Amino acid sequence: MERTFLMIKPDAVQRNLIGEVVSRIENKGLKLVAAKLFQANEELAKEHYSEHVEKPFFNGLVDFITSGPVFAMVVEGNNVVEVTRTLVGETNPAKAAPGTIRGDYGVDLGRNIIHGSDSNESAKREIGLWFNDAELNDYKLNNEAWVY
Ligand code: 3AN
Repeated sequence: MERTFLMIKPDAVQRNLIGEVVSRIENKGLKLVAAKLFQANEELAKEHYSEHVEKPFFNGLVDFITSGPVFAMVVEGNNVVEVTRTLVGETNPAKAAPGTIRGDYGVDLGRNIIHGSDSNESAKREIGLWFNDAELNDYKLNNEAWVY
């Protein structure tokens, strides 16, 4: 089982979409290991998006992510990075397929509803940034044998 980091962004929190998005993750058969509504500071946002530091949209992205609380999650499942990237959809919501989270709820590239780690390596890094070990719940879901 792998783990990934997902973050419902401030736009989706303000639009009351937390429940809709979490439902899709649960309905898919994935397991929530950690979750919190959390106001990120500038330092954390910059560290999270450090790979984009040279990009023209970097400052706007940091401002946006720190503009209100996000709903941060750790999610577990087989091949979970690929599974959740498919659920999330393309970066630009205008191009994301209907049926994906971004395709169904977003319109604007800068307001794209949710972040999901793009590899196991970035998942590890991002989980470590946003959560401490005590916040990660090790437990069994009774329906797991019916998902895999
Ligand atoms: P993804 O989140 O799909 O992995 P990345 O890692 O390329 O996409 O971009 C990180 C975030 O930066 C995106 N989620 C999006 O909010 C923002 N972003 C990417 N490209 C642009 C852009 N051209 N203009 C504004 N924001 C952007």
